[in-house]
Amino acid sequence: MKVRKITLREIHLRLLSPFETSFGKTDLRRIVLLEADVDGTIGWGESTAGENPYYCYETVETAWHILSDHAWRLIKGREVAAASEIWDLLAHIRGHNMAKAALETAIWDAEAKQKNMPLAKLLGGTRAEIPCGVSIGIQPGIPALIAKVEKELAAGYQRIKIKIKPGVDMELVRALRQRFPQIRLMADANSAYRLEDAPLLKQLDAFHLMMIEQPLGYDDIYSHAALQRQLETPICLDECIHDVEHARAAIDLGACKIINIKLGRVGGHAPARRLHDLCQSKSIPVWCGGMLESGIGRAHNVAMSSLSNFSLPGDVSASRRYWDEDIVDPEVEVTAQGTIRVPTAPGIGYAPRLDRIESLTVRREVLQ
Ligand code: OSB
Ligand code: MG
Repeated sequence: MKVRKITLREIHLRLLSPFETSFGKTDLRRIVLLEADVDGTIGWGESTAGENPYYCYETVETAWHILSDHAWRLIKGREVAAASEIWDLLAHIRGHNMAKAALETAIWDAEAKQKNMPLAKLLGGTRAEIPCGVSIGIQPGIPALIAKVEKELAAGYQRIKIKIKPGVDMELVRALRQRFPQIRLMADANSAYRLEDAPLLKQLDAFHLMMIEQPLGYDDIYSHAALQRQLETPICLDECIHDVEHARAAIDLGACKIINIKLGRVGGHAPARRLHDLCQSKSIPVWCGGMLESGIGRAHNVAMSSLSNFSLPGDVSASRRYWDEDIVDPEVEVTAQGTIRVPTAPGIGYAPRLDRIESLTVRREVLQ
């Protein structure tokens, strides 16, 4: 197969409510979508690069630049046997995994459509339904947080993740545990603490969290190992893990007991699957993280989550939690049991709504 043409689009989508983490607040998402024409079959991908370089160094602008000025010429005119070969063609570009993932995942969608099979099946997924959790941003106060949690539990979600940061941490966890003694609860710090905060983080052990996600530096695996030795609560790494080698180092050092996999952070389906397989071989469970994706990125997350070692509920939840109207048909929906049924239609299994995408587009570039 050969990629004949790609179309980049930037769309603007307003979140139903602002999402706040320890690194900032988002209300308008700027999303780069990528449409790949593979021998006449169209596949879709999404870059999860953010508006600002706060979660990682990539942004909407760097993703556009890398795709337009560098990635396309590595793919253009190249004959490949399968989408699984794309990652290696892009290896010459260091980093910029969110840009690479937009392109790589679009080609996987196209290959699955060419083969008339669901992407989940092409990836080797075995789950018919995936377990779902929610990630709740920092709220104006504890009553507002409790109300949000009640609403998500009533919708069926299987685990609750809250965002914490220094000064807005223990009292949230304590209040939620008091109100909901039994739920599966976790906290994500997005790198807001230092190793010197270990005594404070140690207090979390009393609340039996499923895990604490990325408490320390975004590139500091070593300090997480020192922290994990002091905590009962399992550490889950997000920001630190960009490839199999990082995961191997983190696991062998004892820096984490769980890993969150994000397609954008690791560069697409092929590298995500390798990371998944490594974790499985070392008995480290994984779950699928979220980056406030539109329906296209969300659909890719659903397909990836069908792999067998995605055994913990992820941050993949219903479209209606984010958007007034999503850009795919049907929208991503969650069952009353807090699961998403993996689609059985070819490719990502959710159809991009071209008219809506067109009306949301603020820039476009065709490369061929
Ligand atoms: O750390 O998991 C994170 C959103 C943006 C950047 C980083 C993270 C998040 C989330 C939101 O937690 C997950 C989602 O609902 O998409
Ligand atoms: Mg995280």
